[in-house]
Amino acid sequence: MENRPVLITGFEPYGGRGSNPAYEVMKQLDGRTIAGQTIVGRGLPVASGRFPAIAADLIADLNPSKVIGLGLWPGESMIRIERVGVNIADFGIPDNDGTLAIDEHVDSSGPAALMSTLPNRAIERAILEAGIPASLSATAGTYLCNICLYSFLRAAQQHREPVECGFIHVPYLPEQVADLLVAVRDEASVELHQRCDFASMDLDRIVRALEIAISQ
Ligand code: PCA
Repeated sequence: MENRPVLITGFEPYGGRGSNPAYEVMKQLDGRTIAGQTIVGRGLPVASGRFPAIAADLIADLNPSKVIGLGLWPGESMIRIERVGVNIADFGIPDNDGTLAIDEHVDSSGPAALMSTLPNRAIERAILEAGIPASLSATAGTYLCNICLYSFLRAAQQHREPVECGFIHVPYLPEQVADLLVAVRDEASVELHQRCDFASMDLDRIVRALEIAISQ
Protein backbone atom coordinates (compact mmCIF):
# COMPACT_ATOMS: atom_id res chain seq x y z
CA MET A 1 0.00 0.00 0.00
CA GLU A 2 1.23 3.47 -0.83
CA ASN A 3 2.39 5.44 2.22
CA ARG A 4 1.29 9.01 1.60
CA PRO A 5 3.12 11.58 3.77
CA VAL A 6 1.72 14.33 5.98
CA LEU A 7 2.86 17.75 4.78
CA ILE A 8 3.59 20.35 7.46
CA THR A 9 4.32 23.85 6.20
CA GLY A 10 5.82 26.68 8.26
CA PHE A 11 6.06 30.30 7.20
CA GLU A 12 9.39 32.09 7.10
CA PRO A 13 9.94 35.21 9.25
CA TYR A 14 8.01 38.33 8.20
CA GLY A 15 7.02 41.75 9.46
CA GLY A 16 10.59 42.65 10.44
CA ARG A 17 10.94 39.71 12.85
CA GLY A 18 14.11 37.62 12.90
CA SER A 19 12.30 34.31 13.39
CA ASN A 20 8.93 32.63 13.02
CA PRO A 21 7.90 29.91 15.53
CA ALA A 22 5.84 28.27 12.77
CA TYR A 23 9.06 27.63 10.81
CA GLU A 24 10.84 26.29 13.93
CA VAL A 25 7.98 23.87 14.68
CA MET A 26 7.96 22.68 11.05
CA LYS A 27 11.73 21.98 11.27
CA GLN A 28 11.26 19.96 14.49
CA LEU A 29 8.63 17.76 12.83
CA ASP A 30 10.28 17.32 9.42
CA GLY A 31 11.45 13.75 8.76
CA ARG A 32 9.79 12.21 11.81
CA THR A 33 7.24 9.40 11.87
CA ILE A 34 4.14 10.21 13.93
CA ALA A 35 1.30 7.71 14.34
CA GLY A 36 2.78 5.69 11.48
CA GLN A 37 2.81 8.68 9.13
CA THR A 38 5.93 10.19 7.56
CA ILE A 39 6.17 13.92 8.09
CA VAL A 40 7.50 16.12 5.31
CA GLY A 41 8.22 19.71 6.33
CA ARG A 42 8.42 22.67 3.95
CA GLY A 43 9.14 26.33 4.63
CA LEU A 44 6.88 28.77 2.81
CA PRO A 45 7.75 32.30 1.70
CA VAL A 46 5.59 35.16 2.97
CA ALA A 47 5.05 36.13 -0.66
CA SER A 48 1.48 36.31 -1.95
CA GLY A 49 2.61 36.19 -5.59
CA ARG A 50 3.86 32.62 -5.03
CA PHE A 51 0.32 31.47 -4.18
CA PRO A 52 -1.79 29.61 -5.21
CA ALA A 53 0.84 27.85 -7.39
CA ILE A 54 3.03 26.83 -4.45
CA ALA A 55 0.15 24.94 -2.81
CA ALA A 56 -0.90 23.22 -6.03
CA ASP A 57 2.69 22.19 -6.79
CA LEU A 58 3.30 20.77 -3.30
CA ILE A 59 0.13 18.70 -3.41
CA ALA A 60 0.91 17.44 -6.93
CA ASP A 61 4.56 16.61 -6.09
CA LEU A 62 4.15 15.06 -2.63
CA ASN A 63 0.62 13.58 -2.87
CA PRO A 64 0.12 14.06 0.89
CA SER A 65 -2.80 12.49 2.75
CA LYS A 66 -2.96 15.56 4.97
CA VAL A 67 -1.64 19.15 4.97
CA ILE A 68 -1.32 21.23 8.12
CA GLY A 69 -0.12 24.79 7.55
CA LEU A 70 1.51 26.68 10.41
CA GLY A 71 1.82 30.41 10.97
CA LEU A 72 2.37 32.93 13.75
CA TRP A 73 -0.56 34.91 15.12
CA PRO A 74 1.13 37.67 17.16
CA GLY A 75 -0.48 38.05 20.57
CA GLU A 76 -2.34 34.71 20.46
CA SER A 77 -2.09 32.81 23.74
CA MET A 78 -3.30 29.40 22.51
CA ILE A 79 -2.96 26.86 19.75
CA ARG A 80 -5.44 28.42 17.34
CA ILE A 81 -7.10 25.90 15.03
CA GLU A 82 -8.49 27.59 11.94
CA ARG A 83 -11.83 26.38 10.57
CA VAL A 84 -12.21 28.53 7.46
CA GLY A 85 -10.23 30.19 4.69
CA VAL A 86 -11.88 33.21 3.05
CA ASN A 87 -11.49 34.49 -0.50
CA ILE A 88 -10.13 37.86 0.63
CA ALA A 89 -6.57 39.22 0.44
CA ASP A 90 -6.35 42.45 2.41
CA PHE A 91 -3.04 43.15 4.15
CA GLY A 92 -2.20 45.40 7.07
CA ILE A 93 1.51 45.20 6.21
CA PRO A 94 3.31 44.36 2.94
CA ASP A 95 4.44 40.78 2.40
CA ASN A 96 8.16 39.97 2.09
CA ASP A 97 8.11 40.92 -1.63
CA GLY A 98 6.65 44.35 -0.81
CA THR A 99 3.14 43.49 -2.06
CA LEU A 100 0.30 45.18 -0.17
CA ALA A 101 -2.98 43.65 -1.34
CA ILE A 102 -6.08 45.72 -0.59
CA ASP A 103 -9.62 44.39 -1.17
CA GLU A 104 -8.43 41.60 -3.48
CA HIS A 105 -9.47 37.99 -3.97
CA VAL A 106 -7.25 34.99 -3.27
CA ASP A 107 -8.76 33.28 -6.33
CA SER A 108 -11.09 35.29 -8.58
CA SER A 109 -12.90 32.11 -9.70
CA GLY A 110 -13.14 30.52 -6.22
CA PRO A 111 -16.00 30.43 -3.68
CA ALA A 112 -16.30 33.03 -0.88
CA ALA A 113 -14.93 30.60 1.69
CA LEU A 114 -13.61 27.06 2.05
CA MET A 115 -13.89 25.01 5.24
CA SER A 116 -10.87 23.24 6.71
CA THR A 117 -11.21 19.48 6.24
CA LEU A 118 -9.17 18.43 9.29
CA PRO A 119 -11.03 16.88 12.27
CA ASN A 120 -10.70 20.22 14.06
CA ARG A 121 -13.02 19.51 16.98
CA ALA A 122 -11.20 16.23 17.77
CA ILE A 123 -7.85 18.02 17.46
CA GLU A 124 -8.97 20.75 19.89
CA ARG A 125 -10.23 18.18 22.41
CA ALA A 126 -7.10 16.04 22.25
CA ILE A 127 -4.76 19.02 22.68
CA LEU A 128 -6.81 20.27 25.64
CA GLU A 129 -6.73 16.79 27.19
CA ALA A 130 -2.93 17.00 27.07
CA GLY A 131 -3.16 20.18 29.17
CA ILE A 132 -2.27 22.58 26.36
CA PRO A 133 -4.50 25.63 25.72
CA ALA A 134 -6.19 25.41 22.30
CA SER A 135 -9.31 26.77 20.66
CA LEU A 136 -11.16 26.75 17.38
CA SER A 137 -11.05 29.96 15.37
CA ALA A 138 -13.38 31.24 12.65
CA THR A 139 -10.84 33.61 11.10
CA ALA A 140 -7.30 33.06 9.90
CA GLY A 141 -7.18 36.77 8.99
CA THR A 142 -6.82 38.10 5.45
CA TYR A 143 -3.02 37.89 5.13
CA LEU A 144 -0.70 35.07 4.02
CA CYS A 145 -1.91 32.38 6.42
CA ASN A 146 -5.45 32.72 5.13
CA ILE A 147 -4.12 32.65 1.55
CA CYS A 148 -2.21 29.47 2.43
CA LEU A 149 -5.26 27.74 3.93
CA TYR A 150 -7.55 28.78 1.07
CA SER A 151 -4.99 27.80 -1.60
CA PHE A 152 -4.35 24.33 -0.16
CA LEU A 153 -8.08 23.66 0.18
CA ARG A 154 -8.63 24.78 -3.41
CA ALA A 155 -5.72 22.66 -4.70
CA ALA A 156 -7.00 19.65 -2.73
CA GLN A 157 -10.38 19.95 -4.46
CA GLN A 158 -8.62 19.52 -7.79
CA HIS A 159 -6.29 16.67 -6.70
CA ARG A 160 -6.82 13.08 -7.85
CA GLU A 161 -6.99 11.72 -4.28
CA PRO A 162 -8.60 13.12 -1.12
CA VAL A 163 -6.31 15.43 0.92
CA GLU A 164 -7.31 16.73 4.36
CA CYS A 165 -6.19 20.35 4.71
CA GLY A 166 -6.16 22.79 7.59
CA PHE A 167 -4.19 25.49 9.31
CA ILE A 168 -2.98 26.14 12.84
CA HIS A 169 -1.80 29.51 14.13
CA VAL A 170 0.75 29.43 16.96
CA PRO A 171 1.76 32.00 19.60
CA TYR A 172 5.10 33.79 19.86
CA LEU A 173 7.94 31.91 21.55
CA PRO A 174 8.86 33.31 25.00
CA GLU A 175 12.24 34.59 23.69
CA GLN A 176 10.41 36.68 21.09
CA VAL A 177 8.24 38.29 23.73
CA ALA A 178 11.32 39.04 25.86
CA ASP A 179 12.82 40.85 22.86
CA LEU A 180 9.54 42.69 22.27
CA LEU A 181 9.48 43.87 25.88
CA VAL A 182 13.00 45.24 25.52
CA ALA A 183 12.03 46.99 22.27
CA VAL A 184 8.90 48.54 23.79
CA ARG A 185 10.94 49.88 26.72
CA ASP A 186 13.67 51.22 24.44
CA GLU A 187 11.18 52.94 22.10
CA ALA A 188 9.46 54.60 25.10
CA SER A 189 6.47 55.56 22.92
CA VAL A 190 3.67 53.50 24.55
CA GLU A 191 3.22 52.14 28.05
CA LEU A 192 3.42 48.35 28.42
CA HIS A 193 -0.26 48.07 29.39
CA GLN A 194 -1.23 49.62 26.04
CA ARG A 195 0.10 46.54 24.25
CA CYS A 196 -1.74 43.21 24.28
CA ASP A 197 0.53 41.07 22.09
CA PHE A 198 2.83 39.60 24.74
CA ALA A 199 1.40 36.07 25.08
CA SER A 200 3.76 33.17 24.29
CA MET A 201 4.15 29.38 24.39
CA ASP A 202 7.38 27.38 24.51
CA LEU A 203 8.53 25.49 21.44
CA ASP A 204 8.31 21.99 23.01
CA ARG A 205 4.67 22.55 23.96
CA ILE A 206 3.73 23.76 20.48
CA VAL A 207 5.52 20.75 18.93
CA ARG A 208 3.62 18.44 21.30
CA ALA A 209 0.33 20.05 20.25
CA LEU A 210 1.22 19.43 16.60
CA GLU A 211 2.11 15.79 17.29
CA ILE A 212 -1.36 15.42 18.78
CA ALA A 213 -3.01 17.24 15.85
CA ILE A 214 -1.22 15.02 13.32
CA SER A 215 -2.33 11.89 15.21
CA GLN A 216 -6.09 12.64 15.00
N1 PCA B 1 1.66 34.65 10.02
C1 PCA B 1 1.03 35.54 9.07
C2 PCA B 1 1.71 35.24 7.76
C3 PCA B 1 2.90 34.41 8.07
C4 PCA B 1 2.73 34.01 9.49
O1 PCA B 1 3.46 33.23 10.10
C5 PCA B 1 -0.48 35.39 9.04
O2 PCA B 1 -1.09 35.10 10.09
O3 PCA B 1 -1.08 35.59 7.98
